Amino acid sequence: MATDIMSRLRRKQGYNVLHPMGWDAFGLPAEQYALQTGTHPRDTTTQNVGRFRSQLTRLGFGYDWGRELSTTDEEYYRWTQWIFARLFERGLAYQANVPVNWCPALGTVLANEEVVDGVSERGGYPVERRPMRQWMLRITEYADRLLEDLDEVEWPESIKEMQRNWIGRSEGAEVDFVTTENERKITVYTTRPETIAGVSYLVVAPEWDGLGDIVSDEQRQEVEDYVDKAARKSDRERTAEGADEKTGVFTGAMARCNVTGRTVPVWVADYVLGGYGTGAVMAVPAHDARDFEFASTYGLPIPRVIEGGEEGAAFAGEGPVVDWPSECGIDLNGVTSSEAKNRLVAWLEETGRGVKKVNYKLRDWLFSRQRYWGEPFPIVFEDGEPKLVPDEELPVRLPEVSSYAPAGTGESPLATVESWVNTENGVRETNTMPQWAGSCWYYLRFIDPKNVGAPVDKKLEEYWMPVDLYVGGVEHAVLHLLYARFWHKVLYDCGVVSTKEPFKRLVNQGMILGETEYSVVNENGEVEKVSADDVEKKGDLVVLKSDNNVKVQARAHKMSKSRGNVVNPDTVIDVYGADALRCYLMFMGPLEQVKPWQTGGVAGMARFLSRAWRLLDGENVSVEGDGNEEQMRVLHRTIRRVSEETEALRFNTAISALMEFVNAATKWEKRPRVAMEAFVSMLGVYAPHVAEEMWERMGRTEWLAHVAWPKYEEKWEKEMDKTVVVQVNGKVRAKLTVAAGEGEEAVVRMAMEQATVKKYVDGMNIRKRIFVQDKLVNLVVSKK
Ligand code: ANZ
Repeated sequence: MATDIMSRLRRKQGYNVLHPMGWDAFGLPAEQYALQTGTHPRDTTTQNVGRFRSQLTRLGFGYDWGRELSTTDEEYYRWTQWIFARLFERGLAYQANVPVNWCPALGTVLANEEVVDGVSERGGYPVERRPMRQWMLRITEYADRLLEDLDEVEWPESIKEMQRNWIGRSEGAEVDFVTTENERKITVYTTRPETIAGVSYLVVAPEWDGLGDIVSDEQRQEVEDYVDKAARKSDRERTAEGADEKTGVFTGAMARCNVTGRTVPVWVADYVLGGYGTGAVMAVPAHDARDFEFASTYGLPIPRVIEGGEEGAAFAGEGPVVDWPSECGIDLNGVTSSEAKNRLVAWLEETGRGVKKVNYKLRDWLFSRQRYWGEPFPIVFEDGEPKLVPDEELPVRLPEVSSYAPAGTGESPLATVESWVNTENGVRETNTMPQWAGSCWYYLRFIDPKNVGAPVDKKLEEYWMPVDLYVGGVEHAVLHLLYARFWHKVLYDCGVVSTKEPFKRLVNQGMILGETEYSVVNENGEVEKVSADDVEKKGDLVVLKSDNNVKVQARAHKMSKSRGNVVNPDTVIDVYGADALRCYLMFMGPLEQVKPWQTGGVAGMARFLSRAWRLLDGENVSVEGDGNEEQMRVLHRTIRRVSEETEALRFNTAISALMEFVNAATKWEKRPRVAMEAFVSMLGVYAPHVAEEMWERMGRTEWLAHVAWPKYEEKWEKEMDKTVVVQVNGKVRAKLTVAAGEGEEAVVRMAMEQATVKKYVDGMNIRKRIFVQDKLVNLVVSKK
């Protein structure tokens, strides 16, 4: 909806607009649905696409259907495979045996994001870790560029921050410790090397490679039991600060620090993760919250080495280094921590006692799935070596299969289609790409959807890219956007695209929730539903109309079939019309906000549109000639506000301005053509069906959608606006710009809304007011 309004506005402003629609239809949901209903995913996908398309058409969305595409079209995924081939050639796609989230019930590997608290996001089935051969994409190679180029885009700061956190770049050092018993090296990664004098123990992750070598005989059994238990926890459970108590076991080993020369015990604990840094940590309980918790639990020493903070808690802030060991070859006493870190890291490098190190939270992208309904890889194994299928032979088509259920062995159902698997040159890769693949580049294909020689023509790409406005849900804040940015940068390096970033401006649309549900707790302590008609708002509270003392719980939920609160647009359109629905959705509140649906609101919007329609009724609608000054002032104020608000995507306030125009124009005796045409033209981006009809009623024959956006003339507002001085007890507190001839009541009301005026009149008695039209208001107040 937002993009429809914007593209209608831009076209009327003379821009060449590309407003496409397509379907991202590979993936687990489509396949699961097909499995449940026993139909081929291609058939159910086609059916669903048909329904969506007809709904969108009924809503009057001005899409260029000539560019429609589906990521499941062979001619589309041919180029998805082509892009994979470029990734492969550049060494950005590789195979690895990695522990993956294996879901036995779904018979597939899931991405970390598809696993929530140890079960699959879809279906809620248990998920376990298991090593398997997988395709990986080296997104980590692009980590720095993915970070830096965020500065180039106009995105909400919150989304940029989520991407930064996901990439999770940190700067620190690796330092070695050596066990005293058998001289095994334990390398730790630390972002706070300057706290090294405060190390009271080391911790290695349960998965840490050398654990078996350092553990003492007495501690072996206890350590093994602990490692077994840890394997059953998710990373999130393990690292949450303060969640469960930190647990761990002493390994029996002691290790010496090669910077301070001091010896500390080595523990194994699952708050340290095997897959991050070196999997081993130097614990500084005085300056790290998790170490503090752990040391407190196990009675380990907590020496402070940075000054600041309070006793009884870890101090993670900046401060001067204290108690730096004098025997060390560098003296950092009194140096501020950040400066101490720089000097120490330089010294570590110089003396070979440690190395500077940058780490990322970002991991390479697990890029294969053991599913049927996805893009096949353009890969054939010749003697076990993966070889690209030549570009001219693409696409590698998905074969027709009798069963598209997972093979259950961990292999994709494609593995059972022997005639497809075996080729002259070798055997095909039977994994398929994950559902994110197709959506990584569709914005490019929309530019040139029929091109048979390239994913997109260079000239066209240069003309259209980057995408000026991308409106999407906040659920895509990290993954989809990160993956698409990654592919885009690879294509940039291949010379396929000319911009570093794909999406210049990004806006997150808030979800529409189901209608608010009301409930009360009855005498028996049971929750009872009540109807919206029986409740009213009292200040911040919702109460029963029949008894204002009874508090009502008001809650809106996500729309879902199981709750039965799904609103079907078709039904709403049948009753109120598409324009009422469009305007209502845009009028509900700011675009980014999550809002509950209210059928009553659509009815209100239908009434507004009827009032607009009636502006053309009756004989006083000569709809000819110019307006008088007052009418021109109202018109141009409306043009200014609707233009500004629409461009800023504040559609709700733009619609308010249109409503105010209708209120004013309803009172006019004659409705001048200039004003009515301009109004209808603006209404057209929000309510295109009604507006096109009104346009025709005014005798115009061309499409309103193609008529230029009305021009704002400042002079009408300028000449007519007056500056009114607001005084409280004779002192100037504010200045207001008001329409010439504005009445006393309206001006006083506006004056009282000014914060600088409010301050002096709130809680006071207004004893007198002096009003000079177009010039002055003076409020005389005294204490109550
Ligand atoms: C000593 C220290 C002292 C640390 C201090 C912090 C504060 P980033 O990269 O910002 O997330 N760490 C290192 N590897 C880890 C692992 N595999 N699992 C859990 N924690 C790990 O944070 C890096 C810091 O997290 C490192 O710096 C290390 O603790 C810990 F006052 O070393 B620090």
